Order: sequence, then C-alpha cells, then structure tokens
Amino acid sequence: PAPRTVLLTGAAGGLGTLMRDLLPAHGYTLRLLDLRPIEGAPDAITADLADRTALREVVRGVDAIIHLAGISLEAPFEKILKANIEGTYNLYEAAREEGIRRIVFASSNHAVGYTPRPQGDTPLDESALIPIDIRRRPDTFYGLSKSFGEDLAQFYWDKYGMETVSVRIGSCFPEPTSVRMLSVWMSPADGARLFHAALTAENVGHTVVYGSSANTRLWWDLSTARALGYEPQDDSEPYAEKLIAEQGDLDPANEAHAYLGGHFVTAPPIWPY
Ligand code: NAI
Ligand code: 15L
Repeated sequence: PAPRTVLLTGAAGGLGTLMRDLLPAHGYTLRLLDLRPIEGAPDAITADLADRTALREVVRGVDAIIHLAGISLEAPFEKILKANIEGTYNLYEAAREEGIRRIVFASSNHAVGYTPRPQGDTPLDESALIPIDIRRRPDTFYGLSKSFGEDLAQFYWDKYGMETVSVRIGSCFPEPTSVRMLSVWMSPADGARLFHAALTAENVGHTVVYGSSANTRLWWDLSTARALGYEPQDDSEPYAEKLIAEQGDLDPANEAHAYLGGHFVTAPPIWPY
C-alpha cells in the first residue's frame, strides 16, 4: 500500500516549511521532527539526530521518511560529521530497527558539484545533459556528506532491503534568485511532486535522481526521476530575462560559474553555527 503517514525531518527548515504546506494535498499525514521548535505546530517533535533513543520513538509506526534534517551549507568538518554523517546513520539505524521500508533522502547537487556544467545552446541537446550515473565529485565537506548519504542508502538496500530514493536537489526555493538557478531550480510544487513520486514508485531499491523543474536551461538528465512517475510542471524561464539583465550571463571563464556546484567550489556559503 502507498505510504500515508510520513516522517518529515528538518521540518522547521526552508524546504521543510514548503513541504509542510504542499505534501498534505498529495494525501500525506506528516509527523514533524527538527532540532528547533516549529511555530504553529505544537505536535512537532523537537529532537536532535544525535539522540538515538528519541529517533526510535519518532520513526515508530510511520510508513516512510523524508529526510531533510541536517546542515544545508558548508561548515567545519566536525559539525558536518555530527549532523549529516552520524545523524543520517542514526536515522537509518532507527528506521531499520523499527522496520521502516522507504526513505527519501535529500542529497544535493553538491555531491557532484565539481562536475563541469554543460556548455552550449539553450535548450541543450539531450545528449549534452549530465547523466545520473557520473562519478561523484563533492565540492565541499557538505557535498561529501551527501555523497556518504547516497552510499549509506545503497548499503542499507543491499544489506537490509530498505529502499531509498536519493534526490540530488538543485535549488528548491519559491523563486530562482540567480542565473545558475535558472538551470537547477526546483519549484516547491515540483519538489512536492517529486517527493510524492519517490514515496509511491514501486521497486526503487536505491535510486538516485536529480531534483529540478523542467527548466529550459536544464543541465542534467531528469529521465530517472520521470521513470519514478515524476512529471515536472514548472520552468524557470520566465525569470531568465530579469535575472540575466541584473546579474549578467554565466561566464565559463569564471571558476564559480564553470561547475554544477556554482560558487560552492570557490566561496561556499557557511552555515552559521
Ligand atoms: P535548512 O537549513 O533550512 O533546514 C535544515 C533543518 O534541519 C533546520 O531546520 C535544522 O534545524 C535541522 N537540523 C539541522 N541539524 C539537525 C539535527 N542534528 N537534528 C535535527 N534537525 C536538524 O535547509 P533546507 O534548505 O530546508 O534543506 C533541507 C535539506 O535538503 C537539507 O538536507 C539540505 O542539505 C537539502 N538540500 C536543500 C536544497 C535546497 O535547495 N533547499 C538543495 C539541495 C539539498
Ligand atoms: C544546497 O545543497 C543547499 O542546501 C541550498 O541552500 C542551495 O545552496 C542549493 O544547494 C544550491 O545549490 O543552490
């Protein structure tokens, strides 16, 4: 049966807040977890991914998990290790112990951030789109933790038969705010569609997909996501003229424009811990 009760970790964050609004319309009842309390959600569970006892209770009885919690930008390795690497392990262990069969993992484009972005006319020829099965090339300790998460997910599938869809999210915000985002933007509504597909597709084993809208300036191949049943409805192109007029077009000679990971390869934004 399709999952109905879903644990949303990182529910107080930017993406978590968007998904709290959008996922119920796809038929889900959400259980919420975050390190921070959530205003207006008295039932939300305030807990740290470091707290294994709390995690056992939090995952008990849910049909699936959408795992968004963690540090979402670059940070010192010790912080990333605790929140993203150990935290994700703790969650998978709790899920294994409680018999949870499906996890959707918020991976990131920064797991492959050192991949050169495609050059050429827009829209790109299909053969120029970046395939999903490229070698991982993290651009930060943050990206490295997402690379670990993908391997962890593969291991839990091979060893325990727990299924994961790892979504290498581009940029999921209400609107694209940079020229790079024209290529990697995932509208919140498409994000909810993709998570829904990832929760309901059958026999996913461990599947890795890119997460974005059907952007005219798309850099990567969405066919694996579409194979799960994802049908993106949005395109960043209406924002293109204004953003390019304001910021100028991407310059391949500029290192911060040359790779999928954008400015994470040069001056990554640092998490404020
Ligand atoms: P965010 O930083 O706004 O939210 C992350 C949430 O996780 C925060 O509310 C934080 O309190 C919580 N958290 C951090 N450490 C925790 C811990 N130890 N225990 C419990 N909760 C903890 O980030 P955002 O943008 O909402 O992203 C959500 C997830 O999606 C992250 O894993 C991020 O890496 C990933 N992602 C997001 C993208 C985006 O465009 N928003 C792009 C690619 C990946
Ligand atoms: C990410 O992985 C970050 O969590 C998000 O805040 C954005 O910076 C996004 O990547 C991006 O590449 O734009």
